Amino acid sequence: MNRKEFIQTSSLGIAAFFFLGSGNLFGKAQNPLEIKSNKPTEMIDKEVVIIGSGYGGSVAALRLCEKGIPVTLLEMGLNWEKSGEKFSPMINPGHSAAWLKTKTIAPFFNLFNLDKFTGTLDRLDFEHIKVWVGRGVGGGSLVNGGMAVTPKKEYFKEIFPNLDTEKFYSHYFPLANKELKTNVASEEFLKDCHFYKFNRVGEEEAHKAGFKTVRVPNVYDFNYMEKEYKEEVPRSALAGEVIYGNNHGKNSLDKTYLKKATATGKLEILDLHQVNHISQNPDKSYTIDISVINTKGEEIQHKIINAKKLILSAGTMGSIELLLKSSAKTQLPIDENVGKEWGNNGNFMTGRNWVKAFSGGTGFKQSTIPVGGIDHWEDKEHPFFVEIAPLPMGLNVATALYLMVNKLKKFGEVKYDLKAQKLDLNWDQSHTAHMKDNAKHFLRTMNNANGGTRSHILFHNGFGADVCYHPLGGIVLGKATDQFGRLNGHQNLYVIDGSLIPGTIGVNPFVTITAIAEYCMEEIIKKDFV
Ligand code: FAE
Repeated sequence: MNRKEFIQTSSLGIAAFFFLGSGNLFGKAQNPLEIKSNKPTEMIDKEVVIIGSGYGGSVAALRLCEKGIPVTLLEMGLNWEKSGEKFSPMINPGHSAAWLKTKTIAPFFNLFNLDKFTGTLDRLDFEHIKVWVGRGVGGGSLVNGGMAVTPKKEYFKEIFPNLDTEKFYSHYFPLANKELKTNVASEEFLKDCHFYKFNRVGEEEAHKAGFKTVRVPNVYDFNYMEKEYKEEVPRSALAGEVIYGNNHGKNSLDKTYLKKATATGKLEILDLHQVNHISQNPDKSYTIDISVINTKGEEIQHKIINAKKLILSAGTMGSIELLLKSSAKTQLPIDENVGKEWGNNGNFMTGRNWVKAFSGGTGFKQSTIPVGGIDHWEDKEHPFFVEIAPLPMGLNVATALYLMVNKLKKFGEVKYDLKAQKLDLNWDQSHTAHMKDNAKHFLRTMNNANGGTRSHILFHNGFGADVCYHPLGGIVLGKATDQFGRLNGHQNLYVIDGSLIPGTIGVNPFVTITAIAEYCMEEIIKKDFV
């Protein structure tokens, strides 16, 4: 049972301590007087704490819990299922549409005002790039398009030369896909369903332009979608729901890994728990400083949790920030490689106008779930992978939308600006110039073969170099950590999320993040939890 100890701070910020119960926690925290919050503080001891409930955190939670190890999972976002709140569609944004913003933050058409609420989509704005992330129990799985792509074997080998590629393709990738409930739409359904006209047009035009297309698996349940189509069940993907969350159909992590972990009875999920920083104690345990917030984002309680083992799964941006900020604020020792080898996974958004302009364009009603890709990865001059993306805004302006994934030519670097109290990202046009060349080549080839123009109405005259859905790297496996995610120089601190992948993986990344998390946790549990 947890011992609870309370500290109350006066309005002058001078700490007065009231201990309920006995314990050694006070002795462990490096400098309790640093606590700045003017809210009552609760202090708790825990064995294992995970910060963040995305792919890395969910895998870690399940694998520990099924071994009988009690886990506390801290998530700054809302537990949507428990809250009773509903997700909102793109054309009618509500509470779920943005993390504490008063206007929508989609990549385009942000015409909607919002109430400030702990919504599920967040955007981090840097000078030359905007990074979108998911918030809530389930992390990015709540807002993403569900594209479940296993990377090309050769590229995986190139990015991770020290990993056992054969074992990944025979074991960890199949395991990840099974647990994530990856499935593929039936060709018959895609041929007939008018919500997939955008994909049929995209594939036909790509073939005419000489490109190769591939069918892309997804975690959205296509059996459910077929029932949606026949109006036998409530619509979600066919009702414009995706980046602000899906009320039905999508096997997000709360329906897969986290559901299984919860069923063990060993998982405690604490939502609306925002970790401010961490510090290391002399006995090699960690003290976690937390603001418990309400749905307006206001701190309602201050908590200090002391954990024997700590797993950082706050996503690429979240985990980098926690390490760099904690290093600056509490002198947490961190490896010199933290913040290095950051990348946008080659993300580059682009689009075309006047696509089949006189024969119904790409379709008024579009499913939100992508199913097609253009595979041009092997090309020597212009290698890229393209997601044929839906534009489910209920407006047919004969527009086609594409999310390109390119190779990286150079990495970015993340630092922490202590004065401004925010991350600083070294990333500019020099990192994305070759991606723009690839986009120009792609659009020119498509338009020459099919008609159409570059989409001047989307992004910056058709080129979205600043749109990043796939931030990766910064705490790279085998560089800032050992080969299994143990942070260098620490015994009880692990990093398990997208930050382990050095900036690029060549396709949409969550299957790879899941597989790497499975691989790391297998070893960590075997060696460190005996
Ligand atoms: P992530 O899922 O981001 O989870 C991190 C969690 O930590 C979040 O729930 C945070 O709220 C939480 N957190 C962060 N900081 C703190 C803190 N200080 N205290 C407490 N909690 C914290 O991490 N990928 C694909 O493979 N296919 C797709 O179709 C796809 N579409 C996407 C569409 C959109 C709009 C977006 C934004 C992303 C998309 N992605 C897609 C990317 C994918 O969702 C992302 O790579 C993974 O979610 C990253 O997984 P992590 O475990 O690294």
